[in-house]
Amino acid sequence: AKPPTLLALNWKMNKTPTEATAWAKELTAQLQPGSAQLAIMAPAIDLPALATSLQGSGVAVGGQDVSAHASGAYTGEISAAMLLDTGASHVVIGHSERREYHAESSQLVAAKTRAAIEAGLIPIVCVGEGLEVRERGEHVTYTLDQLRDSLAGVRLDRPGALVVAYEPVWAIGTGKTATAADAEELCSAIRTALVGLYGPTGQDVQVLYGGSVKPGNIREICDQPNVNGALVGGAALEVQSVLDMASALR
Ligand code: G2H
Repeated sequence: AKPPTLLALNWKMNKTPTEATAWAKELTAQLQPGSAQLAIMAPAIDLPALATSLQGSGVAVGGQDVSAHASGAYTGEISAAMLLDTGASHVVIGHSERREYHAESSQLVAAKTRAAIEAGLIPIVCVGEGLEVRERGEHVTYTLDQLRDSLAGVRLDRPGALVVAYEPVWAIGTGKTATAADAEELCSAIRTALVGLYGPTGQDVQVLYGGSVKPGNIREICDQPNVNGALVGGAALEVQSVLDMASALR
């Protein structure tokens, strides 16, 4: 059986706690029960208020980054235990914007992923190639190498403890969406690699696609056999667009 579909909303650096609370109220007032799990990946400072306003709604919350360290002298960092304590269940790790603007290496991504799993947070580990790699036709090898490096030393005892998101960098915020076939090609290759790393446990890990997903294309993408949901940025900011995506998945 296919793992459950996850609609993960990556707000990036948008919405104050006050705005997030109002947004959550507006969403839960209109959200119909559906087949997709919903999770809001919000700025860390929004999480306490967001988790409180979403209590009982079934909508999960998560962070967008986490420290590789458990505690100590790491000024400005937020630990996995701190995120968990706000009510967060998930955390995005290694998004291409962090890899690019904060020079995060796959080695650091792996350390953060280990810290998240040890604390009981579910990491959404992001991988994906840039335009030049795609044009050279090396996107599969590149992405799988990045995946293995980003999961170095990561142990997995159940499929639900990890989520992987394939996000081709050339499709992020550009309006250029990979075709459903492009998404399936990589999500399928990622699943095979996960089985190579984790045996049968790897088979049921949720593998998401991200990059310019919107109400008009989410259904076709998530209908692919190896795509278990989407990580959505731009189209995740308006309540109506999220309602439309949720109902497209129903
Ligand atoms: C990729 C995605 C969300 P967008 O960054 O992670 O953003 O949907 O705006 O391309």
